[in-house]
Amino acid sequence: MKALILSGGKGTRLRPITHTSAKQLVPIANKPIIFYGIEAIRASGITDVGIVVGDTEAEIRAAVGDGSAFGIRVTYIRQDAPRGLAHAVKVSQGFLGEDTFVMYLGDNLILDGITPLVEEFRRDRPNSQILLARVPHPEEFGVAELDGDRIKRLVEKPKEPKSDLALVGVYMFDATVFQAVKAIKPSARGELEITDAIQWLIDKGHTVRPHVIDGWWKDTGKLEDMLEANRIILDTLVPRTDGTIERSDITGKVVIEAGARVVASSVRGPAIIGKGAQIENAYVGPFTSIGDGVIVRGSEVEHSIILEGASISDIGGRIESSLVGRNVSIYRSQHKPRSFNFMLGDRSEVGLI
Ligand code: TTP
Repeated sequence: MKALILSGGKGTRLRPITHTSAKQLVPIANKPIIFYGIEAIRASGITDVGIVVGDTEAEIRAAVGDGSAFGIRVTYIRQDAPRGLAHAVKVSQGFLGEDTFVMYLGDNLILDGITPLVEEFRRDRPNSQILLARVPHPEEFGVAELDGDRIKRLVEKPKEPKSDLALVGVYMFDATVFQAVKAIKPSARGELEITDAIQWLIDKGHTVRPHVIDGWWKDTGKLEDMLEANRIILDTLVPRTDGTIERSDITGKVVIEAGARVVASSVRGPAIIGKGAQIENAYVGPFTSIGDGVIVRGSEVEHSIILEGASISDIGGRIESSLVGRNVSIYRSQHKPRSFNFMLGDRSEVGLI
């Protein structure tokens, strides 16, 4: 059995972060999201992994390499444009051949992993197995209508959902899916939809088995979902201090990586302070990931993800529920007249008090 990780896409909901980098590489608890997927795949015993890439190919390659660091072998598959999840399957036929495979969306996180689900699929050999989870806003997802344990219908982002069962970003298929992805036509939004391909399998009488999962799962396409994922994953960390702490209070689950310095500060976990980060006269509150080399000085940060190399100095307020990009600098300006000075990328968002 092989695996296919989808790591192309447009990432419009995460701009401006995705203007300059791949959303699958945004770190959750200081680890790129896609690494969690790779680890879940490896844990299920699969080592032959295709990664579908688009414009951010170079960056994904630099992060994942040939896969040997994870104990897998990676083949990169270029998708010329984000033409839909079913299109990603179509362009991967050469790599997948006649094998069964698990398709994993590179921005999804499943806390309990996929091992029992892959084992079930291997044992029972349906043509496809899809995972479903109950969600509060099904209109944002592909939604399944069930009739007992049979799928009646799948609809992509329905205006009036007939159930609260959303399609989780992990699917299993055998080679029959290639007939489906070739038969379907692009949807109204111009994409080859995986929901249409699965519906085709159902309509043609192939076996598509639904599996409702009850563990925690997240599609991290939006900021609030990233922050939630960060919250959940930070809570699973085992506290550890490899850096130095001077005149500071550290409470709760906190990881302080090598080379990091926490001076005259208060850190309340769950939180992670990345390698070489400097926290001085600062407060780092619960559910915060501070990236490598970040500086937080004379400032307060809580429930946020701060990417590597960013610096936050003397801002005199608390940053909350925020995602701050790589090498961003936020500081109190000494210039007169007193004014806000910005240099913000397209589609940046700033909330002032
Ligand atoms: P989505 O989050 O559905 O799409 P997107 O990445 O284009 O984001 P947005 O809706 O905010 O514009 O994609 C799910 C995953 O699949 C994600 O990791 C990107 C990947 N993907 C591809 O690899 N190829 C594609 O053609 C599409 C649509 C997505």
